[in-house]
Amino acid sequence: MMEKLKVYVDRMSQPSRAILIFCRLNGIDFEEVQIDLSKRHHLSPQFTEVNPLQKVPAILHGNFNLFESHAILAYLASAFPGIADHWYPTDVFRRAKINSVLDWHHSNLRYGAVNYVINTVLGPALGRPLNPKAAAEAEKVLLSSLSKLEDIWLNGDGRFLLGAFQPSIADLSLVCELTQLEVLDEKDRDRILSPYKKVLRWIKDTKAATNPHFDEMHNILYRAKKKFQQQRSRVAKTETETSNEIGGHSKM
Ligand SMILES: N[C@@H](CCC(=O)N[C@@H](CS)C(=O)NCC(=O)O)C(=O)O
Repeated sequence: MMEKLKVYVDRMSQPSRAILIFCRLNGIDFEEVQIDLSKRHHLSPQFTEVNPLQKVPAILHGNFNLFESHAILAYLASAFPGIADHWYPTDVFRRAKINSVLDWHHSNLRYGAVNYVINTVLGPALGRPLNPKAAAEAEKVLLSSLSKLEDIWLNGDGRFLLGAFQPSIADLSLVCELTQLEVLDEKDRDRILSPYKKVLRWIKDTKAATNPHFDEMHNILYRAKKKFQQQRSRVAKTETETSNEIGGHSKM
C-alpha cells in the first residue's frame, strides 16, 4: 500500500490552502506538514529535497514528490479514487479549458494579486520592504486580470468558471488567490474588487460550495486580517494625536 500523502504547506499561502481544501472536500487522507515561510522553513535541506524550488505547496506520495499547486491539484484529482468529475473533468475538451484558465492565472491574476499584497501589507512579515511603486504596477495587472475574469472566464450559463455549474480545481485556486486580498486595507480592497460584480458573486458561490473547509483553512488569514486592521487603526490614532498636538502648539 502507498504511504500516506504528505502535504507541505503554510496556511498563509494561497496555493497551499487550495490543496488543503481540496483534500478535505474529497476525503483524501493526508498528513499536513507545516512549513513556516516567516521562519524560513522552506529553505531547510529536508524541505529542499521535496521541493528544490523551495516554495510551498509541495507533496510527497510514497516516493513521488511534486510541486506547483496546479500540477498537484490535477494529480490528486486523477490519482485518488472517487473524486467527483467536475473538479477536473475526464472529458478532454473540458479538461483542456480548465488547464487554460490555470495557465493564465499564474502570470496574470496571481502575479497582480501577490505583488500588490506583498508590496502593500505582507512584505515585512517575509523580510521584504513595502514598495508603493511596485504595488501600483501590480494593481494595474490585477485590475486588468479582474476585467478578463469578469468578461471572459466567468462568461457562461453556470455560476463557476467557464460557465460550469459546479466548481473545478480552477475555481478553488483562483478564489483562494483573491481571498488573500482580505488582508488589505478595506478601502483598497473595495476599490479593487467592487466594480467586478460577477467576480464578487463567484467568490461567494465558490466559498459556499467548499465550506466549511474553505473557512477552516482561511481562519489564519482572517486572524491576520484583524491584526493588520488593529495595526492600521493604532497608526491612524497616533497620527491624529500627533497632528492635534502640532495644531495645538501652532495656535499658542
Ligand atoms: N507557482 C507556484 C507558486 C508557489 C509560491 O510562490 N509559493 C509561495 C507561497 S504562496 C512561496 O513558497 N514563497 C516562498 C519564497 O518565494 O521564498 C504554485 O502554484 O505552487
